[in-house]
This record gives sequence, C-alpha cells and structure tokens, in this order.
Amino acid sequence: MSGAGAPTITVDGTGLRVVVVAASWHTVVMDGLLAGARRALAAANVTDVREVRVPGSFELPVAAARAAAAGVDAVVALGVVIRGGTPHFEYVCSAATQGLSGVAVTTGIPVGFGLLTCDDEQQALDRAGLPGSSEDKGAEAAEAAVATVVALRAL
Ligand code: DLZ
Repeated sequence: MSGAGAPTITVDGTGLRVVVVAASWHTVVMDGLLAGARRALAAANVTDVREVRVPGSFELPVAAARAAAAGVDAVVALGVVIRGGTPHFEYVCSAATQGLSGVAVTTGIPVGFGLLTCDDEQQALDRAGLPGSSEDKGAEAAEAAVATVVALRAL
C-alpha cells in the first residue's frame, strides 16, 4: 500500500483523554513511532496522554479494549511486525488488525492504527518518523484517532 495521498490533518483535541498502546518488538522503529505519536498529540493540544507497553503486536487488541472500557476518548495503537520465514507474520498481523478494528467498532472509541507490517526492517525504518524516514506512521495514527473523535461528534 502506498503512503501517497495521505491527507493533511489538523484537529483540536483539547480536553481529550488518549491512551497509546505500544508493542515492544523492534525498539528503534518503535521509538520513532512513539515519538511521532507524542508530537502529533501535543500538536493537537492533547495533554492527557497515557502510554501502555505490551510485549508484542498480538497483545495490542486486548490493551486497546481495556483502555476503551476505561472510558478514554481515543486509543492509538503502535506496533511493528516484520516478515520472517514462516506464516507467523500473517497470523500476528491479522489478529492485531482485526482485533483493533473490532475494538473500535464494538466500543465506538476510535483506534488509530499505527501497526507497521513490513517485509524487512528498512521498510519499517522508512515509515517510523525517524531522521531519514519518508513517512511518520505514529503521528498519522495519532492524528487519525483524534480527528475521528471530532468527526464522530457530528453524528
Ligand atoms: C513472536 C513474534 C514475532 C516472531 N515477531 C513479532 C514482530 O515482528 N512484531 C511484534 O510486535 N511481535 C512479534 N512477535 C510477538 C507476538 O506479537 C506476541 O507477543 C507473542 O506471540 C506472544 O503472545
């Protein structure tokens, strides 16, 4: 999937409570995603931010579900999965993606999807919002979560 065509999102999230759930595999890339999410939330005036680390991306949905149940306004989920030599990649990506989508739809709490699913580490670094990266997926996920909270108010 190409990153071309991404919108420029500017929203005011003043007063929102946001939880960032973040996996722990691939620390350099994860540090970039977390920094991007923090930057984007600060730019949107979101000051009530809590961060929860889980072991891997497979654990993101249960953490997102707990955060949503606790009454936050939005969740930002961050993780990095890099393809290996077995079908494990597909199972972890699928479980995390469907789990996070399920949390958002069943709870009505927006979940920003900051899960990188990459063929190799370079693809992940290119999207991590680090110096030299071409994309900043942690920031995009945070912006999307806040923007969706605002969008849903109109319904
Ligand atoms: C097991 C595993 C593997 C092989 N690769 C990754 C990965 O690239 N990224 C990631 O976030 N997690 C990985 N995991 C861990 C699983 O997500 C999960 O934490 C374990 O299977 C334990 O439930």
